[in-house]
Amino acid sequence: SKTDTIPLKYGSHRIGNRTDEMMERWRSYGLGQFIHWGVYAIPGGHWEGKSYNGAAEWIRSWGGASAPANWQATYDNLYKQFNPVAFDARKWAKQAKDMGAKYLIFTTKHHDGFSLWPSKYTDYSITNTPYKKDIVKQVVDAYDAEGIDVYLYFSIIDWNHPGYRSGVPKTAKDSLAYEDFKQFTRNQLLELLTNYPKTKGLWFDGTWDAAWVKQSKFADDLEKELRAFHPGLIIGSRFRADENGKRHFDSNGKMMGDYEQGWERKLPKSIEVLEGRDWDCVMTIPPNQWGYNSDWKSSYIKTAHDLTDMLLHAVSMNGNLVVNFGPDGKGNIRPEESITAAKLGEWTKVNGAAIYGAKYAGLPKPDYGYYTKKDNKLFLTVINKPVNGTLRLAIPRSYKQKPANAVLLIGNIKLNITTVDMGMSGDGNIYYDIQLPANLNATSPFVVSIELINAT
Ligand code: FHN
Repeated sequence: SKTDTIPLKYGSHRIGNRTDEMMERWRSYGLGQFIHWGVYAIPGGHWEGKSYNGAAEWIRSWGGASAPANWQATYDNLYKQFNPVAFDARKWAKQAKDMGAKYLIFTTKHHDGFSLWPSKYTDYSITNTPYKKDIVKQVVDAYDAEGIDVYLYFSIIDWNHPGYRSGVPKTAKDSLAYEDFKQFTRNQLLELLTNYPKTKGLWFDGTWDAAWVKQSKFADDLEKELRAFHPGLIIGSRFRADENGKRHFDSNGKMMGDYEQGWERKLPKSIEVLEGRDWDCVMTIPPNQWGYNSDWKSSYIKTAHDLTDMLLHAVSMNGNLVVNFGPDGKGNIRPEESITAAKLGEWTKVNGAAIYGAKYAGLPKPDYGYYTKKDNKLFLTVINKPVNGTLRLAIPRSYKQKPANAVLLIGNIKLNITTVDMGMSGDGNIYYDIQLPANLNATSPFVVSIELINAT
């Protein structure tokens, strides 16, 4: 149990999860989409026949012998070519809707500092590209029109701003420059919330620099200001550090922010590690590429099946899964991602009940899949179909609920349930067998919806 043994001014300001309607909505999303888009989509991980050996959105930091000559100057001028003629926010939003995404996290500005909206506070923005039009506005409006909630990704790291420092400023000149950068950051954030009032939350990134970690008071004040300015705003645990430099969790172990934002490309092994906190997981389709990389051939690409498994893993532990997309420099979603989106959409259309508003079921995980639960419905998502065609459920007696009927969501087929007589086994469980149709030829995970009634 956590007690406030260390007095803190800039630690967590709340005990437990938020209980308001907006956060309840966040909890019910199940599936989200992340989009990383910026000028890094032009090189797509490659330049002059050379490949950058890292995440494509980091390509500006390419150095050493393998980097093209004058690389950073080249990169910093790429915006003059940014003209995504194929960009159609409504097309993206429609695809996300068909996929079954309930929220979007969109990169308004990544570490390179390029702002995809016409920011008054920098020249390094969409305004000065051949494209000119406000991309953030188009995205917010299009997704909102599809009923998808929009969260704005914002990187504190800004390689373009002259006042940005990664290390703690040591000289008076550096300190002044950094103060200027802090005001710039505040201005841009207020500008985003002013311009795009439909925003549901801010998704902060690039907050690990020593210089930023020292800004506990500034960041805490700013977070309060942003929340007051935009009531209901959702901000994760990645924004600020406390006065001892502790990030995500303050010096007393309490989470700072509305949900745990540390689950990046990984999922918790058990629900216990989460200690009841809200959380989501952001996941790349390749191992670690967020922005567009034109070469996906040299790494493992997660299948829709892999992602469905992860989605159920997340929801069965009260989390959301956010799948990342990296459109190309013209504004096209790559074909591989479109295929994956379509496959996920086919799945969510039939089986969405198992993920939207569904939560941890309070039961041990079956080896062949995941349980989720909503009201009196228990959903059993089968990832690995048992070869005998029988799903055995082990329900602890203490659960006080038992299955009354079962329906296979594909085709709405009623399934037979029998109670298994275990004789004197007495291990505390009651066992039930659900018989799958003999002709079930499932090539993707399938869901059995089980109505629960009180067990006396
Ligand atoms: O450095 C970034 C990375 O490029 C990407 O944006 C991810 C998304 O969560 N965040 C940072 C790494 O944690």
